Amino acid sequence: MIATAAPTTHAALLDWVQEITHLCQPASVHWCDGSQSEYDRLCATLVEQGTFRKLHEEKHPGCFLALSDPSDVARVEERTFICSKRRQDAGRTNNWQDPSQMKATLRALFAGCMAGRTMYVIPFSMGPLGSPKSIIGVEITDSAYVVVNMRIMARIGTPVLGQLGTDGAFVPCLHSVGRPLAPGAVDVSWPCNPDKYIVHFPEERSIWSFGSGYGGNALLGKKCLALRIASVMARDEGWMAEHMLILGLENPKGEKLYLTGAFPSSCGKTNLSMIIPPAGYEGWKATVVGDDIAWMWPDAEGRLRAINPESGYFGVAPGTSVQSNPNAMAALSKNTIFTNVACTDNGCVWWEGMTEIPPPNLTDWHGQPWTPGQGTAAAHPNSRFTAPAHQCPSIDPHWDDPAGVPISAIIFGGRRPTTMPLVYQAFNWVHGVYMGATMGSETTAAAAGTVGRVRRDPMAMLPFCGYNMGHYFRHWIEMRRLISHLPRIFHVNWFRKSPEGKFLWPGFGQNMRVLEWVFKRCAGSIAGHEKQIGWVPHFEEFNITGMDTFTRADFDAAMAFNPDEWREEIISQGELYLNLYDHIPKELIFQRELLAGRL
Ligand code: O2Y
Ligand code: MN
Repeated sequence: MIATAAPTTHAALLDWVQEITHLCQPASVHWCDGSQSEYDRLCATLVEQGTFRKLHEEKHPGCFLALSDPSDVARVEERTFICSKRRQDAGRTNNWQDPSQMKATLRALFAGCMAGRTMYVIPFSMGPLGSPKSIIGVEITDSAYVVVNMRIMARIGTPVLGQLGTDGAFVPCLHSVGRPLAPGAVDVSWPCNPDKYIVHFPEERSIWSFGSGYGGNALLGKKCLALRIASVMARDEGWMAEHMLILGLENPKGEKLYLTGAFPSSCGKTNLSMIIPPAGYEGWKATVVGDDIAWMWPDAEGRLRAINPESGYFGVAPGTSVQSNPNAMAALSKNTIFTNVACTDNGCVWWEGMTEIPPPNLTDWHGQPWTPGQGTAAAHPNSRFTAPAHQCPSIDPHWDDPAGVPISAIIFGGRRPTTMPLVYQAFNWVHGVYMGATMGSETTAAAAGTVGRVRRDPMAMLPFCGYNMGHYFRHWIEMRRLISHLPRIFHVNWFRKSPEGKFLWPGFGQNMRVLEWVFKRCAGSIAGHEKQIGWVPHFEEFNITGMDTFTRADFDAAMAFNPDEWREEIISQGELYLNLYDHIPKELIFQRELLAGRL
């Protein structure tokens, strides 16, 4: 076995690396220093092995394309486990197995699983290096693809080991694609295993992931550490690990505030985090701190502060275009890794929604020739770009600040064709927690016969909360005791439709108008209007200047309060309450009754 000298004297880390080397039996061990030259060498190796294709150097400088195995294209929620000692600590919304049984299963799977491969040791920091709020992890993986993606998504390598010192705490994250190479065997371009396990041990604060090389299953700093494990740490330590974007807003007077936002998937979260103020908003600035995850804690003045623990975007490609998100297009214009998008002969990427008319001939995400109109998608619907955060033109000057940014507002949202108005504000913190706990999107899967049902996704954390969802609500409620300047809480809905099925709100850049109202409510410069469901804007205080075809009647339709729909809403929330019945905080039961009373 070949091993580079360990660049640390951290005894616990050295012991763990030795134990895993013994278990997984790799051909060699490489400690990642995180340098550009190491990244370049690994990318060149990935090209040689057929995992990467180098893209057009002028059109996509420093960019590569990987096509995954067709069976390994997304997070695998049904194979994701929270192995707390007690089943009820994981709760009904998580898969659970007894930790010692799961460890036995995993040890058998990991035994010899890295044969013939290099085992990479990646020290990484979630959060700016040196921030008291950052958490250090060490990922051991047999995938060079994971190393190069981790270098974009997190701070990795020698500086992290410096931060860790000789006895600092770290979260051990073990990953294998689960495909040992016999001597002389030829590797495939995307090794993986049909048997997948994404396992979290919350008490031990460790992660074991087997069988997948894709995204959230394999880049263990992201969903596994920064949400599932961090949510448990946050509960125990009095802070919050949330599935939220972080956005800065500055008005023409130079007054600035920051907000966070939680949205279920397919609600345009990345687009909102990179919003560009539309015509009429000259002098306003919108800046992105983060597009996916926020860690928030009360500072010494009792204000909630937030950092983005990541340093890159792992964004969905389809639907991203210069029209929908010019900032994302600029961010991914260089030094980006694309996974499962389509490609032209000369090495230019394409995906559905990038341009109205597709190029005439493409290679699709299966690596097969593709022509427009053949009836299949050229790019996989979950195809991704991994792009450095600092390449986004609207990156906030404080995005990397170890002290984080102060949060004035929290926005929840969902895809709701009916019921939910364009925007409303909670009466108070507990009412806001209730809004977040009951948020969700209406299902669109006609085949499953579920159209029109709301799939509840509390705080967009359903797949990411590392403990019992009822206890998570309790933690949200308790946080109010630790924060003296509580952020205002809002709910938005960009997706309300008319009875004829037309969207009532144009969305995209026009969402800035809603953000302006949120801004003014936080600044206390606008009165609002108290309704049964919360505070809503008066037409007069909502800025529609420059929206040529949007009238007062359109505003009224987008904001309409329909008592019958709300009655349905309260009844359908009962399903969530029943599911969590034994752990739901009484304050939330009370909120539902209060709402029923107000209706
Ligand atoms: O399918 C995956 O592995 C990625 S899922 C993802 C990626 C970036 C940001 N958010 C998500 C998500 O599922 O919320
Ligand atoms: Mn996400």
